[in-house]
Amino acid sequence: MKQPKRYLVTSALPYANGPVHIGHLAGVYVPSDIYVRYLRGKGADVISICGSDEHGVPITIKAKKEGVTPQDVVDKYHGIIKDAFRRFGISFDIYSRTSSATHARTASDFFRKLYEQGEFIEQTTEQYYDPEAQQFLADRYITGTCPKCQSEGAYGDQCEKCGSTLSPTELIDPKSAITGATPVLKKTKHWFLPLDKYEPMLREWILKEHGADNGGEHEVWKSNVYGQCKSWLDGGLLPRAVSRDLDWGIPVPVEGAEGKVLYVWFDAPIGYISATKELFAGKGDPEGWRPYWQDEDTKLVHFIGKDNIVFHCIVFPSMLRVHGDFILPENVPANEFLNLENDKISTSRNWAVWLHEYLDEFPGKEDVLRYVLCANAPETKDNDFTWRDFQARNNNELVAIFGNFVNRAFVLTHKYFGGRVPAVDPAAGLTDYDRETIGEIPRIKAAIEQNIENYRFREALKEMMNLARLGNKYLADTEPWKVIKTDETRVATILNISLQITAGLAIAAEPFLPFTAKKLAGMLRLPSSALRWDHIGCMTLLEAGHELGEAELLFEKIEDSVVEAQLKKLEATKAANAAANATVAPAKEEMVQFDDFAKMDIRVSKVIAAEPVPKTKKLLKLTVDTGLDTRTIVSGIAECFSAEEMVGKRVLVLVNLAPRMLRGIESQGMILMAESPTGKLSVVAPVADDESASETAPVGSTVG
Ligand code: B3M
Ligand code: ZN
Repeated sequence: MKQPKRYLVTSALPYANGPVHIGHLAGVYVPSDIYVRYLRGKGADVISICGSDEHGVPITIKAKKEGVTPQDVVDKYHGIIKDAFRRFGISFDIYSRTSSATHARTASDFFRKLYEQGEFIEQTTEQYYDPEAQQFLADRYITGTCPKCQSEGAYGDQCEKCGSTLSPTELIDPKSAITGATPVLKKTKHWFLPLDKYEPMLREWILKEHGADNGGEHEVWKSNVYGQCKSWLDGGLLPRAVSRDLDWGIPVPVEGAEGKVLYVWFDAPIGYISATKELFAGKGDPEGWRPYWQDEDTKLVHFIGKDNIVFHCIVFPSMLRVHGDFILPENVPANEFLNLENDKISTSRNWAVWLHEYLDEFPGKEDVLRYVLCANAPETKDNDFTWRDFQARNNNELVAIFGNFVNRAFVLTHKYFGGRVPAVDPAAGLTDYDRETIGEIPRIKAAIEQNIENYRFREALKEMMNLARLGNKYLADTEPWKVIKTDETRVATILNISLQITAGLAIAAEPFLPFTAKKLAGMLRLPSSALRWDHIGCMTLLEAGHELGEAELLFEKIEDSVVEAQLKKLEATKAANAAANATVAPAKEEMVQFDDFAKMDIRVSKVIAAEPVPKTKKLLKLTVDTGLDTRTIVSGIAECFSAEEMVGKRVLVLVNLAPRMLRGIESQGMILMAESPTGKLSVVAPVADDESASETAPVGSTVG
């Protein structure tokens, strides 16, 4: 697009069901913060929008697990996340939340407008329902095997392994995430957004306008983003339900929708709009949000992780377009995933570096993490964070290059010139080498700009470090500590140039290392009016005679013991996970000692009565004679056996299994069944059911 008048930058709204970790930071928040800080430095009109995503199933699941209300969950994590972002220097103009009143109104109005336009398809369909929990199973309430990549544990709305968006009925072998029960289908009415109808528009907008041969009018999207969009479009889009049967969320604002709420992915992106409204309302300019969302000369950029691509490139743009009052994003620079020590980051396995913990454990080292996460950002492929790399990048790059250069320039100026910026000697002028060095600065500046504007933040960071490298090399080559013995005026020139570079560095580093940049600007006593991006390379940023502050340490070495402590912490997590897994599901091949087996009392028994358990598909209530007593057993065999055919059968029963309540009936034992790979059950009977047969073991015989 042409030179935009203003920028609207959004960062994915984190779910308020857990704290933020380094994966979120590297994928979304560090890049978006670099982008907006850079634009502010350029003097651009830019706002940065974020907030907590407080609806959706992940939150209600967390609440259930912790035995608290969903509101308790979001209040807690919204506070933790917001505070951690602030401490980490993520400079949102607003960090709002989707439970706000403004948001409820904005999202309801949005839905109603589309509803009144007749945009939705209203359809009664069969949805999975958990008969035990007596509720519909939306999205993450249901898990199963992914039909696309066959991996287990895919959710009803998405497979995290392959990134496919799914609908619950596509899952193979679905299970309720609440009770583990196999769900049943039940009718319910919902509103669908006819994505198929928008396919031509999306093809034109994404594939033509943002594809590689778009003629330069618009930004070309990253290949990972473009590729995902293309494969969805080529696969054909289907209408998507935008309502859910849940009791947590924004009520569907039309008649006949009791007990239904907006799908979280319908309301959450509208949260960007609501938060922008709140930002301007807070400034006493309630209409001020409009140009950002409605004027074609605004550049809207969504920073997200790769699992959010479909919602930001297909669903939300469709919503915006059919609503009609809004612009579409110019770019959606989604990142891939960051791993931790060669293993997928996982909240449930606690395999993560949590931001709030890092900030507590590494006070004053915000920029080190920002640096490492940017240097390793998963921009084009998944990447790995390791503590050894964290240490190496700190010690070999931040300390040895950036810190060392700044420190030498300061210390030498204090030593030789009483802390005042020495003047370039007008008589001697500049050497060729001086000129060459100075000439490098605009090249580096342009390279940083080019890279940031094309969302290549790793490269941009490297170029910023090249400015520090340039200064470091200049000092090493000109050796002022030697020259001082013979030629003080030459040293004045060398240090003047070096100090102008440190001043440029204070500006160039700001988007990446804001704490360090601020400290450096303070040390240089640069007024904030000087800190403008276009001053990088200006060789009079510091006037001769200007008094510098004291040199402070910008970075310090990270010792092995610090890294080892972090690795130990991860080891402990691994051990805890292994222990937890062992108690939940012992490996099938695990050996059982004879004593363990001998504890089991298995007896030949006879079924004397059987009936189905009402409102279930699988359960039969059996009355069995074990030879010891007559007892009740509830057995999940109804899909393979009718009640009638069970009566009279001889079966093996584990009689000393601890009793268990199933559907309000106490089950006192377990019938042993053989299960084929396809799930077909057969009775494991000692022999024929015919009591007169000679080989029949009488009821009550023990097995072992
Ligand atoms: N809450 C983030 C996630 O998938 C999701 C983003 C919403 S952005 C509108 O973790
Ligand atoms: Zn999959």
